[in-house]
Amino acid sequence: MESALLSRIGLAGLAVMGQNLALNIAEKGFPISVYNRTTSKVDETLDRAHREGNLPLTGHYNPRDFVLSLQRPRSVIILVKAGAPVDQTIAALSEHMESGDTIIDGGNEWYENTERRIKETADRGILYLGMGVSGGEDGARNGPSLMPGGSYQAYLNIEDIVKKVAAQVEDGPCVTYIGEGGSGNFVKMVHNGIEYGDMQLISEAYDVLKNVGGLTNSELAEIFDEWNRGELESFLVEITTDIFRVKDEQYGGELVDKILDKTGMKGTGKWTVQQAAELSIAAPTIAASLDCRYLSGLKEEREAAAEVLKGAGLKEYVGVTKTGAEKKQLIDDVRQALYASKICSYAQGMNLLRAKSFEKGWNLNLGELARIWKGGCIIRAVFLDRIKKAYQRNPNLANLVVDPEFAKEMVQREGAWRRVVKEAIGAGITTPGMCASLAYFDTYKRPRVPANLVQAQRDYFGAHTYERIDIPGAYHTEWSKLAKSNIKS
Ligand code: NBP
Repeated sequence: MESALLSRIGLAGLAVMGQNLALNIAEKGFPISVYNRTTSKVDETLDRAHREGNLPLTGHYNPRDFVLSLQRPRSVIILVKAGAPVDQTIAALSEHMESGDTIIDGGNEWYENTERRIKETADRGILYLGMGVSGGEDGARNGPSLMPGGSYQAYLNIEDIVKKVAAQVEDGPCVTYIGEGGSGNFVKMVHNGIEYGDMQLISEAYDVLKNVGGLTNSELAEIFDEWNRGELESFLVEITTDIFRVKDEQYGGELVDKILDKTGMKGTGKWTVQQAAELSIAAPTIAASLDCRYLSGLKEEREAAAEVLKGAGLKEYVGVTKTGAEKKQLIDDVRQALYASKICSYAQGMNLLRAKSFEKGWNLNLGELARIWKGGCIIRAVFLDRIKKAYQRNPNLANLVVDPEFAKEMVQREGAWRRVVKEAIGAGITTPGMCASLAYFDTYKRPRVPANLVQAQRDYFGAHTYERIDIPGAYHTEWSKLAKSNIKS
């Protein structure tokens, strides 16, 4: 094949993500070859490339033709289901690849799988990247946030492409070289954990406004629309506004009210919480959002429990629709509670990233990560710019809530935050994410917590010893003996 006819890059795996990312790459002027195990998807992609502007995209029906259609050193993006399909695809493609070529896995892969593959492919001189891709279908097509980690040389091989393909914000494209090993996948995993937290907190704001405040869906749409023009401006608030506006065309009423309250999930939130536990990082808001997904799955059990507890005399909360100044106050309080809760959730995610970075020597730049999440991805939000600036001011910032600017904002919102949580608890409406964030904040800000008593208990039953606040050293006390002698005396 003439080198002029060879493609600049290849993409294997043409489901939702692969197809859209391939079209995006072609649209940015990089000739691309595509391949998929089921060949009908190749035809589908060719058809779209034709319809969407005769984009420079060529289809291939077997791994060999696909690999040989690429300029050397070759770069191939894989976007198949994470796990074994990635290994199978690597095996099928790498057979035809050469030393110096690059494989980029764009899936939501467990970071240790990427680290294993980096070693396996390195044996044959093939460079490897694990690249988190966020933004769903629309992001892939029009500009995602990209988180490539692994071989730096591999990154350099595709830097010109990813910089054009990624979402563009005022301070650059939403892509940066993340670090070595599986860091790109790890960062994407934590991004998804933060996304779980954001979605949970937004759903709690909705729950309180609807079931405590008595707001209708059209009022909710108006409020979210207004919020999206202020400090909460973000993709998730924007799409939530739209969701409240959609009618059930077929059966009448509003569609959001007809959706079964059971949340699906694919595992990245669970991995985030597992990693937080492994690294002894408190991530209660993200953990609460995961727990809520688990509890949402118990639909039949929850319905049965409601009946049992009603039978046992539990009174159903009957909300009073708020009006006038009370209603206005609740809406404003919920906005502030949502913002403050979000900061705590991001603080947890960022601290998890920092802890992993220390453990693995990845040297992650937290400010830069906040920057590449400003566009393209699901958690994109105006306030990420403030997070970026907080880490630029102080790269060693212990926690976002003690950045001078965020500290001021937390204090300003504290009263509203407590009012919302109190009112929700009083009404039996669960706000586990907001409560977890508030408890995180309250614990973090207290110079003295009741851990002294826990230490005493540990020393009592397990002779684990304790430290004192006034004299250095490790101490053990015969608690039982002393307590008995004190009763006698
Ligand atoms: P899916 O995760 O649904 O995977 C479907 C693709 O995997 C198809 O191309 C399929 O080929 C291929 N595949 C499978 Br399944 N088993 C294979 C095997 N043994 N050998 C070769 N190919 C195989 O696709 P997706 O939703 O586009 O997601 C791709 C990746 O991107 C995943 O890791 C996902 O977690 C991640 N991601 C998805 C989103 C999203 O919004 N969907 C967002 C961000 C990241 P076939 O057509 O022959 O069955």
